[in-house]
Amino acid sequence: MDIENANCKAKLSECVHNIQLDDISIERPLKVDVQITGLERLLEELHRVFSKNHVNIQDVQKLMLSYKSDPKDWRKYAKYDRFRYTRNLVDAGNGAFNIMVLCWGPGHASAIHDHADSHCFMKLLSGNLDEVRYDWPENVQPEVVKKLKRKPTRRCCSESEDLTDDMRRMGAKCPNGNCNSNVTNDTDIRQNDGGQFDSCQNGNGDVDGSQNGGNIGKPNCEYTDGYDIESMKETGRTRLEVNDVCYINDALGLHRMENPSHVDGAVSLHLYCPPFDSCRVFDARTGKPTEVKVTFWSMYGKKIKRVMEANEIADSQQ
Ligand code: CSS
Ligand code: FE2
Repeated sequence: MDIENANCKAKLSECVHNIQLDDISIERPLKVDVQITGLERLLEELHRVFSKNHVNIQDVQKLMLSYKSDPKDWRKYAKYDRFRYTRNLVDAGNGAFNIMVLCWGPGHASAIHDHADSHCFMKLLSGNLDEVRYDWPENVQPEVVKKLKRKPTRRCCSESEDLTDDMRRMGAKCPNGNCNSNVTNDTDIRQNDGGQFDSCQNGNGDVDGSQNGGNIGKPNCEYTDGYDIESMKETGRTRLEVNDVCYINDALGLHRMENPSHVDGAVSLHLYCPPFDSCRVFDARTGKPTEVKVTFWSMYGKKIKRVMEANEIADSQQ
């Protein structure tokens, strides 16, 4: 496992020329020897790390582990909605990444979703959350897999680190001379690229901040073309405790988050790199994907004014 070379500064599919699909995962237990006092300090450290060209996934995880959750640090961002989980922007990270606090009321859950070719780091600040992982449906592929199928990977360079990306761009050759050997393991890659799912533009104005907590809940943008019905395969389930940190990207699969408590809320801190404003959610029964917008319930501690849609006004007047 060679996670050290995975650069989480870029979109996942843009960094895979350095690594193989199997490398984009975190399995080792992480040791943390420093403590970061306060969320402000953690944000400063994250800015420092993301100001570099190459961002190591484990370093980000370690930083997030080094901070011990203290409600007084994040209370001002923790704004709940009665019906759905909310997304509350904490830091826009100079555009390279963003950080938000998500608030999950009792029983609240996300839909099964991807991460729009970004890296997703998540730390639990309060309560519990269950992370349920799924395989991608047979006929939908993430960008990173499409890219790996298109282009030979250059394993030798990732291992030696003799060449930087800039040097490669300038035409430098791998000293091992076998940069173009295709080491992509096709057995790990799903074959049929449906390719038909990127076009739903969510014209119904549905799953965005105007009608919910800005979260990724139930889609309502229907595809009219035929779809092979096959249920989503659950591949794992993890209960997150306060201060746990987890990481996911599209190469690792899909997931949904759920607050298992019917009494207590849960609060989580998320870092996305690069930031994204839409992603795909998947119908748990059929695997059918839908592109949805994701927006914020509050920004920098201030609730966002939302414009009521005509149907909401009608509902409120009944
Ligand atoms: N990706 C979800 C939360 S679970 S990681 C979101 O940003 O709404
Ligand atoms: Fe997620």
